[in-house]
Amino acid sequence: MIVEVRLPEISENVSSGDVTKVLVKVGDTVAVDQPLIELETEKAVFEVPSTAAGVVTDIRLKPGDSVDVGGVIARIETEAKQGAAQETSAPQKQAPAPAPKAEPEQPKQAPAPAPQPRAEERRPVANPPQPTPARPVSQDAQPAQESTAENIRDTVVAVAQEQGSAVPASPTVRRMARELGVDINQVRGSGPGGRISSEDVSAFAKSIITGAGSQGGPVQTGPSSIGPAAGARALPDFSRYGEVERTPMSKIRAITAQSMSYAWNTVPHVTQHDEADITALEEARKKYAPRVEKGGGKLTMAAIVTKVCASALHRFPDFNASIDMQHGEIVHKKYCNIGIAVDTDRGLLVPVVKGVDGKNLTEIAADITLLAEKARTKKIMPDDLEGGCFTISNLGGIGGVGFTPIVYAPEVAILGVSRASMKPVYINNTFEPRLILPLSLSYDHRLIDGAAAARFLRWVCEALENPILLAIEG
Ligand code: CAO
Repeated sequence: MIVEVRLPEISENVSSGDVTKVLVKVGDTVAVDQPLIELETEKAVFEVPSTAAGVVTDIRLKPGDSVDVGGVIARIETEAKQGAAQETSAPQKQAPAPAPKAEPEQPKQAPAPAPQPRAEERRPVANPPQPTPARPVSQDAQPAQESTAENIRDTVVAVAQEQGSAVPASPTVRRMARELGVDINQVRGSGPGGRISSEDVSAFAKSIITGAGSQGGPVQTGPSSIGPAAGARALPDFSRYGEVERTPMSKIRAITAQSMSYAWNTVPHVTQHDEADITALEEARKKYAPRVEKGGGKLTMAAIVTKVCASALHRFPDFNASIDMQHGEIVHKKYCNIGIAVDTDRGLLVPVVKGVDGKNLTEIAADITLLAEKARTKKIMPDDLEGGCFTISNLGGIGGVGFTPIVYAPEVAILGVSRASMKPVYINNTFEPRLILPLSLSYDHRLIDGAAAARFLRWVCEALENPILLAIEG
């Protein structure tokens, strides 16, 4: 029997992705959960596994193709009836795959469920995710069906509506236009039948920024006409000074750039610095590390600081909040999800440890180890990156004495952790060698006052020095 493997629902607000790699070919025998393609969305790059076992008879995608939720990734002749199929249609099985289609097919049946973490990786997520900071503009601009799609039916409706509208462009290109604040109806398509590509949208946006109007369309002006790229300036001609090479930004880099620009331009940042004496804590860390390792994690400073911050967020609720300037309200979150900045070879990713307040150190360490591994091996899913309340960025494994992290808006604070080092500290009329951990708390001064930030960070330092504080006040 031939089974169609389709792109499952990925996450809220994500209805398509671009294929970066095809990991199988026609004739390959694949198992359930074996990765078929590598897909890049606005939120992550990850592998899409097969939902069927058997022989790949058709794979229509190639790197660079866009595929929608519900679109066919591959056709697989399942093992159960493979013999029967060979008897009746062996030549057909050998036939070459049909040529790739410009548009992904509309689903004829309900698509497979989203790729799920293995049972032992699954964690209950008690609270709904908050919007991710990477898409502050697009979320406002998206059609209701797309932004609230909770099941595949809604997603398919959204995709169908987009594809049925007058302007020929894929959902990915439309989304890109929305994110750039470009009215897609004004973009002239260079493809067959006037089809609009992402390059057409980029060129149009560029023409708006430079005022060149290179596409001949009306030049939009004013702050609402263009989104995050509005501050972009035309670059000088570097080739006048020497050889240069231009490479397209990956989606992760583009989203990081947008997200950082948004936070930098929106949030009045202040960074508070402090130091914790972790001499005793380091001894305890080494002592208990083997015990934590049995739980699947590595007891490192990142895990310990995450546990302490969960208590600090409980004690200082303004740090577990967002500002809604549109409605003049402060949104206090009654849940505690902490993002951990992870350095990957594709750039910065911030997976989120969910429900930190309900987890012990062993569970938090296991979560961080797993999420960092998933981020670095392209297994991270968009849901893993959503719903953060506060972020921790630990550069201590690399080095440095301090830095000023950028708040991951709409969160209101981020804690930077630098490298712990031995320092002479004056105690009881003598200098003693102590292990000192530098901490830098950047915060949104619209909501957090300097004194509150100093108190928050002092409490974190004291809790690291005297962990009993977690039990007494956390
Ligand atoms: N001070 C001293 N040593 C530290 C330390 C600190 N603050 N943090 C970690 N270390 C040590 C660890 O103990 C470990 O030593 P051993 O190998 O001897 O046990 C080593 O450094 C490596 O630790 P790690 O970085 O693998 O583990 P972690 O849990 O502390 O951090 C993670 C995990 C994912 C936060 C980290 O790997 C990472 O990616 N950090 C980069 C974050 C980043 O890029 N931030 C910038 C964001 S803004 O651009």
